[in-house]
Amino acid sequence: MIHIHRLERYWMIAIGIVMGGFVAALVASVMIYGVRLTTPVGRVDPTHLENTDVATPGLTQDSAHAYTLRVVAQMWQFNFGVKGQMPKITLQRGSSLKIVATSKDVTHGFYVEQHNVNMMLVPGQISEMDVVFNKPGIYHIICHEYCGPGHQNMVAVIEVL
Ligand SMILES: [Cu+2]
Repeated sequence: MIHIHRLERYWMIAIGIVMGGFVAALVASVMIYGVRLTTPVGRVDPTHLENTDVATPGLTQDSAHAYTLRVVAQMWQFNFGVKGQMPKITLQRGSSLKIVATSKDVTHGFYVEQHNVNMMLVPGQISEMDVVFNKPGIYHIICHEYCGPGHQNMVAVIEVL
């Protein structure tokens, strides 16, 4: 029988509790809060986006309350297929939105405030994520991967009525 000092035993128990807490938090985030990693759903040649599905960014309506938003991120804007300094789309409350996005040049980020959308937009990779907007409000989208001197200009808005 190995002798374990009393204090060492306490530390082992404490570490076990902390590790158990981490595992419980991980399981809860997946099972209860629905946290998912973004999965790349396809690959494209970022220098020839014109030949692909993401070539025409914009919002399309798939059914009564379901939309798809195709986004091309580039230095230093999100292209939603709408003109203007700050791209904006408007949805009705309860709408579900499938976001299909890629980058044309460098790695960008795509973060929707107050929602579980946090994607990295890597050139050559198509990222996809579904989100439901249940609360009316103005939700900003920001690039959260530093992408160059105009990085802070990469903002867009989703308005939920
Ligand atoms: Cu950026």
